[in-house]
Amino acid sequence: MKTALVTGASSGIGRATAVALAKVGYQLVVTGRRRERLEELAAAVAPVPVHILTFDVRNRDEVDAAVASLPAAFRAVEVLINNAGNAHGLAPIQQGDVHDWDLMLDTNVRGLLNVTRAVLPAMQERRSGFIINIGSIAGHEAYANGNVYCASKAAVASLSKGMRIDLVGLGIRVAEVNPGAVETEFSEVRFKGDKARAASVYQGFEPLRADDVADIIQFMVTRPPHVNIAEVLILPSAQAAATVINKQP
Ligand code: NDP
Ligand code: 8X3
Repeated sequence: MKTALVTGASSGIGRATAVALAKVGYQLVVTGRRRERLEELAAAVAPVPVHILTFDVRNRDEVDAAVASLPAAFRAVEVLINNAGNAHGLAPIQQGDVHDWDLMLDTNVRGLLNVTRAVLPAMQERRSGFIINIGSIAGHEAYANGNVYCASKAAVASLSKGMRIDLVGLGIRVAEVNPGAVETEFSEVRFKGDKARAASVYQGFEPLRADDVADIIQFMVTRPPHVNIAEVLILPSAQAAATVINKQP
């Protein structure tokens, strides 16, 4: 059975992707900081084998120790979904909170690098693997007050291209999936638990669901080995650009 490792599988796009990959025959390594969520996910996909790793992607030592602790049956990670990430705050650059900036850059950029670096040796050894980075429409166009989040996702876009170049000779595919507005816990985290403000982001139109993004990832992963859908932009039909959304009153 092939193994897929999904970061940020305790919520939203990561959870939906883990379920979608379990449905097409992958056993799972699921990661996040909230163990009980991951346990609930493991129960939901039973009897598919699941190994849970809890770590903070920002902490390189924790990441390395967790990946090194994988039992032999889960060590040959074939698919890596670099999904863990979030926005923190939405403010003009002159009012930005430096703690928020650190959180976003450390999670969305350094975290992705930490996990990739820990998982790559097993792929390199087998000269096979598929890495899918979850970027964002925000990585391809900046929007007002999005500054550092947009920059962190622009870094993911650049890294995805660079990784694809560096790893092509090793038989490792690299792709990037860039969603628009998906209703998950994303806005609750961005607005620091303000549920009403988070809900207002998705009012007046039908946003994507995490399952919609997971469907695309499932499709990408089930293509034959000579096919790499290298970049995908997936938007709700009501969205035309990062901040152009056809909202009905
Ligand atoms: P959620 O907030 O629902 O999920 C985020 C996931 O990331 C959680 O499972 C969380 O797990 C994990 N995570 C966050 N920080 C850390 C950390 N420091 N260490 C380990 N895990 C962490 O949001 P989404 O599902 O929407 O977000 C998933 C990805 O999709 C992110 O990269 C986001 O930027 C991207 N994205 C989201 C869009 C949207 O509109 N929702 C649009 C475009 C891209 P835990 O808290 O348990 O650690
Ligand atoms: C999340 C989508 O447009 O809120 O990456 O930045 S957006």
